[in-house]
Amino acid sequence: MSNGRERFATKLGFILAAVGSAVGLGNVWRFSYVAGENGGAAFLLVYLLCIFLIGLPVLLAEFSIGRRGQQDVVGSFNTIAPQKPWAIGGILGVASAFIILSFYGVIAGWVVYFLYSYVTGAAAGVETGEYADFFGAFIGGAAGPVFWQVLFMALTIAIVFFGVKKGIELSNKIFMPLLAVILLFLAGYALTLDGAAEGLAFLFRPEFSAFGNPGIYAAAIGQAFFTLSLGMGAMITYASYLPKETKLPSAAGTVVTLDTLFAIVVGIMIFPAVFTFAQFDVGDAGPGLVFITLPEVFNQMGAMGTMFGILFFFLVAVAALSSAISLLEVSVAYAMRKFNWTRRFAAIAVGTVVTLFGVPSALSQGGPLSDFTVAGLPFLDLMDTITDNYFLPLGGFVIALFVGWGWNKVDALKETGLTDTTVGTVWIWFLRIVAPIGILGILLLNIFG
Ligand code: ILE
Repeated sequence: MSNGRERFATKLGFILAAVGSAVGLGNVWRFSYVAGENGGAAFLLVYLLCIFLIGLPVLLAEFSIGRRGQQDVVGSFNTIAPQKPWAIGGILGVASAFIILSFYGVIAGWVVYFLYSYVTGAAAGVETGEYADFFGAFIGGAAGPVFWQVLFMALTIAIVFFGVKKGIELSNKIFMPLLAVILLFLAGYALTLDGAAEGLAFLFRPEFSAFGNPGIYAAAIGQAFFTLSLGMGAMITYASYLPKETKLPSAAGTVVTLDTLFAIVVGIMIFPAVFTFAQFDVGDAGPGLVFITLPEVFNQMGAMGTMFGILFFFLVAVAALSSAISLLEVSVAYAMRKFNWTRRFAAIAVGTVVTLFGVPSALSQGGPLSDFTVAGLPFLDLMDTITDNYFLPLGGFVIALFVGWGWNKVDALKETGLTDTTVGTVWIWFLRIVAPIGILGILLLNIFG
């Protein structure tokens, strides 16, 4: 079936692109500090439950909606269920992708700046114990953070500009294997460090008292949505470039497995290193874990540290880029249909607007806009909280209910090739009951907790 819509050339190309979307800052920067703050192993366990009980069914639901709808995220809902309020799920998706990309580009810009600083030797020249100042001075500036954000966004726009096959698919085919190789190398090295046993125990041996803290459940589900790119329209949009033959359940399983493995291997790399070299408690590191604690670790490694710094930040930059393109594609696909724009014009126009909207975030972390806060949150944190705590779970909630109850069950199962199978029945009931109740609980916790 060809309706003139762009297509991925191969199933592998689609899977790599979806993995590219999933694997990003969420798996490295966010996963490591959120796991660190929430007790390590206890968090990991709850997170894995959220991934498989809620994330996987919702991901498969997103794939089905996109492939059936054959349109951007709003259009896909409208095609399957015309004149129904379900399209709100699509609107939430476009809004989330747009807002997240605005600050995602800022943090990715920090990563590219660190990569640059390791390449030039500037980062290696920082004295022990001074990386907090080094990082603080950079993000507290004005021109610096904006410059690196704009540079990163320009790369993102360039890839989306070239379209599904020549931009998104091709870049991910190069990026994903590269990521795997670098990550395995870094993790292998981390396992040889003195603190390896302690680091692994932190990641894999839960302290049971940690389960009593309600915060870890909200953190785990927020992380599950973020890391699988759920509720932000990205997976729906990518699946809309698939032909009818592609088997969706195996694709969803592969994406979830690879994304989860990636996060765990990142943990295997980071925690041994942190327990070997860092002089402070990993639970207190917060979002600075990757930008302050790890550079301190590289610093202790002497000459090898520079090489690790370069490899590590290159890895994170590439992972961030393959995610950012999926976020931009959501709004670009929407604008192309809605305003009848060409891809090239939409990529540049939408990309520019997202970048401009990200500037206040870039200036909010100690820079000129840090005093401008809403509910005590600087602009970047505000955007992050609105999307993570409310928009993503809400979007996931609508998607689960739509495929579980709104969309005709026979059609939904047919779309996934799961008609008359146990897996299909289990999937539908997870979408009907388990996912909505889980998500609702967390939403209420976020609102009233
Ligand atoms: N899933 C990716 C990540 O984990 C992005 C999230 C797309 C916004 O970083």
